[in-house]
Amino acid sequence: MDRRSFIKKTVLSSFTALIGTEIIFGSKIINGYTPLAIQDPNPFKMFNKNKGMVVLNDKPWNIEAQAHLLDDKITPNSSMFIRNNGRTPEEINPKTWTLTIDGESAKNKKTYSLEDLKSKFEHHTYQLTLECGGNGRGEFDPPAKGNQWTIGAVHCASWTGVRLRDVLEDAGIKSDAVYIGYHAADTHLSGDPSKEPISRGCPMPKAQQDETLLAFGMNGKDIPLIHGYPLRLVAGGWPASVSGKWVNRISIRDKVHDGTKMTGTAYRVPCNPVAPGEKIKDEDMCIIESMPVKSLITYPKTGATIKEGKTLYIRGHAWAGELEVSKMEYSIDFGSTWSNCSVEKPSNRLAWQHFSASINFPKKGYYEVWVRATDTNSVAQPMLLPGWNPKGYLNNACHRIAIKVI
Ligand SMILES: Nc1nc2c(c(=O)[nH]1)N[C@H]1C(S)=C(S)[C@@H](COP(=O)(O)O)O[C@H]1N2
Ligand SMILES: [Mo]
Repeated sequence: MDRRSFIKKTVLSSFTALIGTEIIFGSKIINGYTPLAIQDPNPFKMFNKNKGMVVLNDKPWNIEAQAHLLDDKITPNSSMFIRNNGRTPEEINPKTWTLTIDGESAKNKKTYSLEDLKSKFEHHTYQLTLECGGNGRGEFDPPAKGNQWTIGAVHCASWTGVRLRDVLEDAGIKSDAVYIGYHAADTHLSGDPSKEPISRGCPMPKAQQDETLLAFGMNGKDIPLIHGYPLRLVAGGWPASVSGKWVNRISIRDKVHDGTKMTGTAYRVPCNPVAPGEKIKDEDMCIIESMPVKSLITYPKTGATIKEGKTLYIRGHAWAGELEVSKMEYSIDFGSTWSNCSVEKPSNRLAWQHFSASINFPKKGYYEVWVRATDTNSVAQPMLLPGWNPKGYLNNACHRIAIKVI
């Protein structure tokens, strides 16, 4: 052997995951060398994203979609927003990856390999809507700090995995269990290994729902690295921060999980409405659970033109956290009057629903098409902003597009 040391297997396998195909002669790569394909700082290439996506931050990566990019019924990777709180883990080896179930309320501490999870438990596939709690933050006034998401921090992909419930039950759940908390392999931006970028969770009833998965597949393939490869918790209908990427440990807790971004004001809103800008005590902030009713026009793109006398066909998706969307309406007169859209049933619970409508305009000129979803509790989206909150969460205002009739 000469002085050169060759690349570690774990590094090579993470390169392979990033590039998305086998690196022939990969074993010849010298330690410390980064293949050109991933030296490219172009995030669209690096993550296989549509060039129309918008980068809000690169340290950590936060990239959002645009409404028209979310037109597919099942969101492809190319249009899925990215929300990282820390650094993507670099050395992932699916062969040695493990998931540990522990915590005060676990009967046994148990560790599973990916192969154990895949072979011991039944597989399930669900389309699940994941929306960042901060989606729409950019519109709040006074403004809230954080990524200024517009409308693009939502996706509904098809996830395949095992039920979290089945795995928790296999380890044994004590009767005093109230919450689960996840731990993951991403690292803190400071580089401090004792700090976790994020470690959130949910109450036991949500953890034990049929649709709450420990997923290893997305849209029929391995999960892309940036979205949580090789194992991700997916809890549809709740703030997407509950859906831990790169999970390697889940703790069954006898109290509300107190990991990073569970406490203080993170992912919490005032328990009771407050005036914009008002100061709120930590104890008056409540953890966000089910996301509110919301919808998005994904076709046509805002700014479209149509010839006078022609009918405009619109379509999009609507979702309502744990609930279903029961009514979908549109308005072309700034919310004065509303007409019904047709809306499909979800393909499974917690999947977004598809709506469409055919619209006629009275004469030439500028219009806006607004859409409004109503959930099964008869709660509708607010036309403009919902209640202000200090961190800018839960903006479910009606989506609107501009249309010119020419
Ligand atoms: N381990 C880990 N899981 C995580 C995050 C993270 O930074 N690290 N971000 C959370 C947040 S805030 C959101 S909105 C979603 C984003 O999922 P996506 O990047 O796959 O769209 O992942 C959640 N899970
Ligand atoms: Mo988020």
